[in-house]
Amino acid sequence: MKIKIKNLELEIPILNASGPRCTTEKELLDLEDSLSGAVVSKSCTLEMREGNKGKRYWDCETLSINSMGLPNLGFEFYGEMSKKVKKPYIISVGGLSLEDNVTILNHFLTLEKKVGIELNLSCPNIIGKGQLAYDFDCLEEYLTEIFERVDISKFLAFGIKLPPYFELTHYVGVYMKISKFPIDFITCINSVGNGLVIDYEREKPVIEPKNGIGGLGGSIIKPVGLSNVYNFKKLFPKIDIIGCGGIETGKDVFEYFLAGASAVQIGTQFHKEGTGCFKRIYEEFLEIMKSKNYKSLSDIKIIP
Ligand code: RRO
Repeated sequence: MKIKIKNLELEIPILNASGPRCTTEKELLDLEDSLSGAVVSKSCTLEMREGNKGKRYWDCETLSINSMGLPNLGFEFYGEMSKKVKKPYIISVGGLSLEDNVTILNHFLTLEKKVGIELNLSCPNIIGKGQLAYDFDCLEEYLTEIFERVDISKFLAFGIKLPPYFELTHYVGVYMKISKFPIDFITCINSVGNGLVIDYEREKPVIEPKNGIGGLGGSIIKPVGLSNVYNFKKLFPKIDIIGCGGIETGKDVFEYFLAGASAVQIGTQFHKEGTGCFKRIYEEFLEIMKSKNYKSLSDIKIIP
């Protein structure tokens, strides 16, 4: 079940989401050895970061909440890993400023192995910073500078990771600001930002940073992810959409394809289950394809 996103050739359209289990060398090499279609790194910054302090991840059957605060080993490490990753490698870039992102992206252009880039415009958990992709004017200015100062066309593929939108006019707002840029893919959605989960017995939030406020994932966010994929695909029929949010089974993957995704990413379920989730979910997906007598991804027709 191959898919090509610009020059990114994925043998399997199921990838890890940037975030869980993709920060260290061991984690990235475990992904390399798994049945995921690519290795996607944790979002990286100019300097390495410890991230937010205290308990910063919690999950239950249907829901996760995190306030990791962008812990990562610094962009140079993720560039070096391109020597060891043989699969398609997508580096998530989450620099804390425009200047940082320009430096990081230009560095990744010098790597011997070509990489894909997913520019994270939607981290909800940086203390003192809002999510860039919710500020439409800023978003346009930001991308203008990036496209002027980095030769984006030289990456295997260049995509942006967006937060969820909840208002139909917001999809159009984003469209007006980003449609002029030659973006190859949009990954949606990042976690549903600024949720709060409280443990009534302990009378405390389940995570500690930011008074317990964090990004939500897990199966409860799947309808939001599906809607974002569907609405962006309608507006951007030529751009590949990578769907993310609440995928646990092959059935969920199939639903994301029906909504318009070209590939999908797994976050919370990967955190819970480890790399085995890719094989299991892919096999479940193949079973569904077989039961419907579909031979390739192009047999799946997007819902009207
Ligand atoms: O590290 C995080 O706190 C984090 C990031 Br960068 C992100 O993009 N999404 C998220 O839920 N957590």
